[in-house]
This record gives sequence, C-alpha cells and structure tokens, in this order.
Amino acid sequence: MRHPFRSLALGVLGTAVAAGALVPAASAAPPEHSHGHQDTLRRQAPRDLEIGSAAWGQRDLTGYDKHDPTDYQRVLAREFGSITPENDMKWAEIHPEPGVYDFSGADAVMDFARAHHQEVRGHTLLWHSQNPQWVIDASDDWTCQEARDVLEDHVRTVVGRYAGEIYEWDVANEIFQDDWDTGGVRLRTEANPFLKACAEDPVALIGDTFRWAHEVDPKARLFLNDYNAEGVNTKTDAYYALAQELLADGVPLHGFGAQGHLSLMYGFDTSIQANFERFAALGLDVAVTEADVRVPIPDGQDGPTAEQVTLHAERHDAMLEACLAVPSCTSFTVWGFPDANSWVPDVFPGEDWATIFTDDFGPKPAYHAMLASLREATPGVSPRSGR
Ligand code: 9MR
Repeated sequence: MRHPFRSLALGVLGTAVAAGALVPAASAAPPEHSHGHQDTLRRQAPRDLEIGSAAWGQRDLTGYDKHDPTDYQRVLAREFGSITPENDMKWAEIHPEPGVYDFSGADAVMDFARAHHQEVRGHTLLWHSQNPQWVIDASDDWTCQEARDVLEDHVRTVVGRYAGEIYEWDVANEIFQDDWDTGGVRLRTEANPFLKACAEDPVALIGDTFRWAHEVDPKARLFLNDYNAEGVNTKTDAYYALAQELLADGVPLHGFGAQGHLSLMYGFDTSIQANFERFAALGLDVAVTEADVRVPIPDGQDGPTAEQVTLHAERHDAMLEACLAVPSCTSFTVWGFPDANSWVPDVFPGEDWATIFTDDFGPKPAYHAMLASLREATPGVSPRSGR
C-alpha cells in the first residue's frame, strides 16, 4: 500500500528547493508547532515510533553541561527521542583489553539520554568489524568453547550494565556476507572471529548470543541488523530464513533492522515495505536503524544540485514512510548529523552531504520531508496500531 502522505512531503520539498540550483547553506527554520512549540521530529513522532540519531558519546557528549550545551547537543536533545551510540558500545571501545571494560563513552550516551528523556538503542554485540586487537589475535587459536566464553562474558557484562534502560539492542550486526563477496550470501564464518571459531554451527552461537542478552535484560527488544537489507533481496531472504530458524528454536529474537545506508549512485529499491511486512508477519518488530543518503559530489562541484537535494529528501522520506506504513516498525534512526560528523566522507571519497542537517545545523529538505510525514501520522497518538 502506498503511504498517503507522500505527496504532501514532496510538496514541502518542492518549495524548499525552488530557491536555486545549488542548495543554500542552511534551510529555513522549521515551522512553529500550532501550540507555539517548535516543531521537532521527536514531538511529531507517533507514540509507538522512536525517531533517533546515532551519537558518538566519547567524541560529542562527554563533558556535557546542561547550562552550556553545544549546538550539536541542543539539536540532538530537541529533535530525537532515541540515541544509538555510534561507536561507544562496540567491542573496541567498551572492551579494549581482556577483562577490561571502558564504559566512559557509553555512559556519556546514557547520561545524556536520561537527561533528555530519550530512549537508547544498543549497538552492537556480535560483529566482524571494530573488534579490539586482542580479540583478533586471540581468535586465531580459539576453540568454539573459548570463543563462546569470551562472547558470553561480554554480552552479560555490557547488556547487564544497562539492563532496563535499552529498548532495542542490535545483538548481531552484519552477520551475512553480500552477493559480491567470495562465496556469496552466507554467514560470515571467516571475517567474524566468533562465527569463525564456531563455524561448524554458527547458528547455535547466534541463538545463544540472543539468549544471553535476553537473560540479563528481558525487557530489551533484540535485533538482527544489516546494510543492503532494505528491500527483498538475496541477503534479506537469508535473514528471513535465519529468523524463521531461530524463532522455531525458541530464540528470543524480536526484531529485524535495515540500516538504510543509501547512495544516490544507485537506484532505490521500493520493496522495503514488502520486506518489512514479511518480517512483521513472523511476529518481529522492524526498524530503520542507520539511515543516511550519500550524494556523489564531483571535484569542483560546489555542493549538491537541486535534483540531488530532492532525491536525498525523497529517499529519506521513502524509508520513513515504509516504516510508518508498517505498524511493527518501532524506530527510525538516522546515522548521525551534521555532515561534518558523518562517517561517509572518510569512507567514500567523492560522496558527502549524507545527513539531514547542514554543518551549521540547518535542517535540510530531507528533514522537512520527514517532519511532514510524521506530522501527517498524528503526533502523540499512533494511528498505526492499537499497541
Ligand atoms: O559510523 C561509524 C564510524 O564512526 C566507525 O568508524 C565505523 C567503523 O566501522 O562504523 C560506523 O558505523 C557503522 C555501524 O556501526 C554499522 N553499520 C555501518 C556503519 C557505517 O560504517
């Protein structure tokens, strides 16, 4: 079903980009809410949908002073009802040495979120990337039991520390390879040190990781999460089969997250709603967990073109609308802001402008398109489900 609010969102967009071929540095301030409050994403979100952003506690939130917040902190508090620690809960940050945990960055996120009545999405417990050197070195010789012991201690310690305060956890992140990897779409039993040690039965390890997390934090909703997982494709087919297998085995799996890292270099897969619906039909929550839309900007081009700005907004909005259209979609998170804070320019030379705020914290047309879609979805009262 097509979301009825799409045309309204595009109407807002049309106005926003009509001003010129290239984008103004900062778009106009958001319109005032009818009750005199500033209209914000979190205020307009339906009651059963969190609108979130990634934030890097260690970099951007330590030393937070409520009497003297940075511009970044002000926007993070104002606009978002949920925060995902961009790096602070990853192994390399939180568990830098064997038996040594460093909670400083994660605690900074939790403290900020508490101060602003925000939810926190935990990220992440089982991943092939951003593991500390000691894990990489030790894993060469791990038996499966040794890998399990290390992982279990980590999961119980990290999830346990924040038990009751994290509404969703990306338990397993990017555990499937892509089409284009050697061997095609299959579990990452080479790149992921834990799955590698337990390559004989990686699904058992994945299931137990969810079980450990659930034991120490029974309230948290536990997710699988991946990129290139928006539409119906070979990777999401593999996730769908895995989800069925885990559920049949009684594993406390509660959700499927599509990261939503898009680029204007590629087309947009419109099957995201259909994909979400099939996971929802398994009884799972779904979420867009890391949305951003990269814009290719050739050398010498001064910012995105008007057409790129329109597409950047449309794709953010299309992901949000797919989420709004599926009652089981519980959160929509953008992967940080503004562009100066984004991971994109470091990793994709020639691509930029991926986030929804300009570097001086002006909301881009993508922000206005999202706000319009949320506004139409009735603030505070979800029209989507009876939950
Ligand atoms: O945004 C994160 C960046 O700061 C880190 O350097 C990077 C390390 O791999 O991870 C980025 O976040 C990733 C997320 O944790 C998982 N999905 C892909 C994200 C972008 O790489």
